[in-house]
Parts: sequence; C-alpha cells; structure tokens
Amino acid sequence: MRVSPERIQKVKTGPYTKGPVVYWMSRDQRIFHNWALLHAQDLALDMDRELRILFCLAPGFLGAGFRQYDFMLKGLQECFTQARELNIPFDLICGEPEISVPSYLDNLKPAFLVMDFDPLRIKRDWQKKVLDNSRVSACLVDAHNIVPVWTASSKQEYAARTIRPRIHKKLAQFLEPVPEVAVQKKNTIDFPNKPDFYQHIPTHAGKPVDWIKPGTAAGLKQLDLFLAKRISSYSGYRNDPNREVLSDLSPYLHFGQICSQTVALEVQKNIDIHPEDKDAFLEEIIIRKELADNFCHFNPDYDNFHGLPQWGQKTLNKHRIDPRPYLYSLEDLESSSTHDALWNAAQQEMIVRGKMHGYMRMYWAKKILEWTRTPEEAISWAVYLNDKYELDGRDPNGYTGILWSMGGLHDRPWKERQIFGTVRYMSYEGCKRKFNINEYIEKWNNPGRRS
Ligand code: FAD
Ligand code: FO1
Repeated sequence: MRVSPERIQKVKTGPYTKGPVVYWMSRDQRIFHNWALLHAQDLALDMDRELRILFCLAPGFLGAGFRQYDFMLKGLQECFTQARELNIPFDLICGEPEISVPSYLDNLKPAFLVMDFDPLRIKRDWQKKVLDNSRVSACLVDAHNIVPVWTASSKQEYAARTIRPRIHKKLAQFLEPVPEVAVQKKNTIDFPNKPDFYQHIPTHAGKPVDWIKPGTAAGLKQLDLFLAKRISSYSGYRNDPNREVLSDLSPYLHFGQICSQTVALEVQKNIDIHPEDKDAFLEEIIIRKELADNFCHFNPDYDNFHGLPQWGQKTLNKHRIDPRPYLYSLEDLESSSTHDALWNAAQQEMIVRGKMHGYMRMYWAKKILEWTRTPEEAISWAVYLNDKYELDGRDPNGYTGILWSMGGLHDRPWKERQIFGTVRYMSYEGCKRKFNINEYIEKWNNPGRRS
C-alpha cells in the first residue's frame, strides 16, 4: 500500500465485485502525484481488477463560464493522453453527476469506487446521491490537502494560530514524496476513443484568457518559473500588486492540475531560497490553504453570513444601521463603475485577467461590504463575482477569503469603526502608502497599458 490509511475514508460497502476499480476524478484533475488515483491503482492490483478513470462533465458548475471550462478541459485532455500512455482508460461522461454517474456505474458494476475529497456542499451532495443511487463499495481519498482534512483537526479551527501547530506536527508524516502511477498491465476490453471535450460546453459564454497555459505540464513549468525568478522577492513584495512575485499557481491548484504537496516539497527542499521567503510562501500554500478546507469541511455556511464567527456577526449586526458613504448595485460593481478608481482597477483585473492580485482581493471585498445595504448582500455579491470571473474561484480558498475580509473569519477584532464594527478595515489612503496605486490604476483602467 502506497497511500497512508489516514488519507482514506471508507464510505460504503456494496455488493458489486466483478467489475473494474473506478476512480471518479473530480477535484484532483491530474494523473501525476494524485493520492486518490494511486489508491485506486493499489485496490485494482490487490483485487486483480482493471482500473478506469471517470470524469463527469457537469454543465454550469457554480457560475463557471467558458473561461474556466476551457482551462479545465485543456487540463483534462492532457489527463486523457497521459492515462492512455499508462494503459488506463479515461471515460468522459456529461450531465448531472447524480444521474449520469449512477447510470455509468450500473452499467460497469465496479468492484470499487474511489472518489476525491471536496468540502463544497454541491460536491458532497453529488457524492451522497451517487452512493444512494448505486450498489457499489466506495471510499473517499483526500488528495488535495497535505495533511488530510479529517486528520489535521476534528473540529472547525478559528485561527491559523490554532491549526498551525496541529499541521506542523503532522508534516513529518504527510509531507512525503508522492509516488508515480504505474503502467497498467491488464488488457482493457473497452478503450474509449478521445472524446470531444468541448461538445457540451456553451462556447459563446465568454473568452478564455491567454496569459496562462492550462494543464499539469504548464503548472509544473510555472512552478519552475516561480522558483527561479519570483520567490526570492516573495516576503518583501507579495503585497505589491504592481510586482510579479506571486506564484500564479492558484488556477492549477484549484483544478487539481498540480498538487500542493509537490509544490511545498519543491520549495521546502530548495536550499537556495531565503528562509523568510520560504516560510512566507509555505504559510500560504500549507497553513492558509488547509485552514480554508478545514473551514468549509466543518461549516456548511462557508459562503454566507452565518458562517462568520460569533463576534463577527455580532459586530456587523450592531453596525447594520450605519449610513453607507456610497451604495452601489450589483451592475455598478460588475461594470467597475464606482467612484474609486483603485477598486475599479481591481475589478477590471479580475474581469480581464481572471486573477486579481491577492492583496487587492482583500481591499475589493472590504469595499463591497462598505458600499452595499447589508452584510448578506455584500457576501452574496462578492461570491457571485468571484465565482463568475476568477479562474481560481468556486474554491474553499475563495469562500474563506471573502468571509475573512468581510466578517473577521480567522482574524481578531480590531478598532471599532462605522459599518465594519471591529472587523479589520482597509483604506484607499492605506493602499497609497503601501504601493504605487497610480501605476496599478493606469494598468487596469487603461487597456493599452496592460502587459
Ligand atoms: P501565492 O501567494 O503564490 O500563493 C500560493 C498558494 O497559496 C495559492 O495558490 C493558494 O493555494 C495558497 N494561498 C495563498 N493565499 C491564500 C489565502 N489567503 N488563503 C488560502 N490559501 C492561500 N484563493 C483561491 O485559490 N481562489 C479564490 O477564489 C480566492 N478568492 C479570494 C477572495 C478574497 C476576498 C481573498 C481575500 C482571498 C482569496 N483567495 C482565493 C486567496 C488568495 O488571494 C489567492 O489564493 C492568491 O491570491 C492566489 O494567487 P497565487 O497562487 O499567485 O498566490
Ligand atoms: N468538477 C467536476 O467533477 N465536474 C465538472 O464538470 C466541474 C466543472 C467545474 C467548473 C469550474 C470549476 O471551477 C470547477 C469545476 N469542477 C468540476 C470542480 C472542481 O474541480 C472543484 O472540485 C471545486 O470547484 C472546489 O474544490
């Protein structure tokens, strides 16, 4: 067994025993360094069964448009080719997973179904309905976190401070090199032809972005670029949106095209990286990222007001009646038409590039709280915009980031002020002191200046 039993949760025992072992790939869309696929291969070898991979293409996932589907489908095409080279059939089906997956399974009568862990409600719902509607034995593998979410903590953690020591204690055990999937030796009876991945996707709904190349190979190349050219400035300049020092790995991580464990190990073992840069980056990709999964796993209200900590709800409730300096409609916000050129530039960066700089995401979300009628409206509009435009949206990191910015999640109370109460505030003047806001505004409010 190559996969630690702590990464695996058995969720159902069913009667089918004759068919193949199926890995239903969903969150972790890669062949390389994928614990769920490795476990499925272990099971197939143990049971002397064929291993197959299934992907169910669901239309209109959480507000995603062509931009995000294009990024995902190009990555899946690469998975199909790599699986072919390993003699592992990759089946693509389309439709609502709760209907299409049970019917696929009914046909195949698999000996075992392996699913990848995902804390989002929609994915839990898919998985529950699929298991309710299929006679199959199944397990869940956390292939997305370095320390499996159920091992890191048994409850919702309220701060990075409390989860950090728990995760650090387990890193020696879990931050290990991920093995490679082996070539499948069994002969397959039914090898699928390469499907038309785009057949069921509305190609008219938006344009793909061209500054980032999708897929595992491109993600690993991006990691090399980050290590060679950017990480040495990470601790010093990561809060400056005019500098290219962030990794730009979030779209690959979101679609599971690369694995955070691979990235963290590469960074950890690289002796040329200054400890300050190393620590700052590992804090984000391990602690902050895994804290977001912990939050969504233990709190089903991860994308609404009720998901905020008690103190955050209380202080925002107290300030509901405060007058708002500006009130904008969703259309005003979406069309970057506020009085604030810095905010409009951030919104443009999200719309045009599909990835807003991390520092600006905080300012962007906090101003939406300041300029809308209620915190509920603010959260739902931020979630809508983030999920519609960001390549890395529809992700635990996004929901957690929005509640962090708007209601003090994983934070502490600060000085009390209008509207925000004791939730941490950010101002235009503060940004001005931190970086050259005019350069950023020029770049994103002036299409000619964008590189
Ligand atoms: P880097 O700084 O290079 O970080 C590397 C990786 O570390 C990221 O890819 C991510 O996996 C992780 N990471 C970094 N910052 C955070 C953080 N604050 N919380 C959790 N993990 C983090 N991240 C998303 O992946 N999807 C989102 O939709 C998203 N929406 C956000 C919305 C708001 C309002 C806020 C405040 C933050 C949001 N974030 C989101 C978190 C963070 O801003 C992005 O992960 C980061 O900007 C992605 O760029 P990068 O990979 O170049 O970052
Ligand atoms: N997962 C699937 O299993 N099937 C899909 O069709 C699908 C579409 C999709 C589109 C945009 C996007 O951001 C994510 C999408 N995902 C899909 C899920 C994704 O892989 C993640 O599991 C979740 O977004 C959060 O972790």
